[in-house]
Amino acid sequence: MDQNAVKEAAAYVREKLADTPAVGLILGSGLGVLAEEINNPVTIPYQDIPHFPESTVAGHKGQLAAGDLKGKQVIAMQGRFHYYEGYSMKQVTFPVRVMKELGIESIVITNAAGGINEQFNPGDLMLITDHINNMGDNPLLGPNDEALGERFPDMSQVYDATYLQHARDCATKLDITVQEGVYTGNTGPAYETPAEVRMLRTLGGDAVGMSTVPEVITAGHAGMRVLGISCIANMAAGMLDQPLTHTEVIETTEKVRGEFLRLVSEIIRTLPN
Ligand code: CYT
Repeated sequence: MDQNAVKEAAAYVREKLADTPAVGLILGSGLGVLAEEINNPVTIPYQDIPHFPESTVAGHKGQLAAGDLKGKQVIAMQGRFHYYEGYSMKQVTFPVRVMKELGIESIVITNAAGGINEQFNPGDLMLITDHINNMGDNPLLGPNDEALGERFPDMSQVYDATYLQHARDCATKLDITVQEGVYTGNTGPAYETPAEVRMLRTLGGDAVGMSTVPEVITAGHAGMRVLGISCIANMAAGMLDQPLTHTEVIETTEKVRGEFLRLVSEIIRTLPN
């Protein structure tokens, strides 16, 4: 990965910002509304940022929004880059490197996912306790830049235990029920088959989606603290007697976005050091 490109992108972004951001947010399909809670945000379209890829999928805005969110300086990605769009893993995770270069040490990564766990329901929020990389690729492949992180980074605590407990406490305080589980990252863009969903359940997955894993691996490599939250937008293929549609995914995320907003806002407002 070209660290000069990261530095140039970060320099461009830093120039636009009034304050130094402390927390990075990656907002998944239908969840970009959280960025609308930022007071007087500075917005930066991806296409204006040097070396940034451009996002293409419906429901994704394609801009950074930075500013004060509940008393914390945040920088949010409204829309992310997906591997299925044809970007390389390095491109998909480029914004995480830029966030790190901006000095961000904490990142909240969200997504819309299919529920695999039979106890889940569409509209549930799931704290990600761990993941399975089923994407057949890894953003850290290739030469390692020791300045960015280790060659063989530990992933056993990539989902920060303190942040997880903090998220549980916030959910309890707000009387929001949250599920917890393992996120399995698939490439997409085809939704999984029913047989694949059974396989993923057997392997220990609770939810399945097409993002998050590359960004989390990169953030972990960079030594950032990660909180991951999935919105269970639909039950995965074969679990209900109905086909999957992206429309359903967007509709469900719209239904739970009030709850999602309340939870993530409170998590950020009171995020421990
Ligand atoms: N749902 C989703 N699989 C699903 O079933 N949002 C991503 C992947």
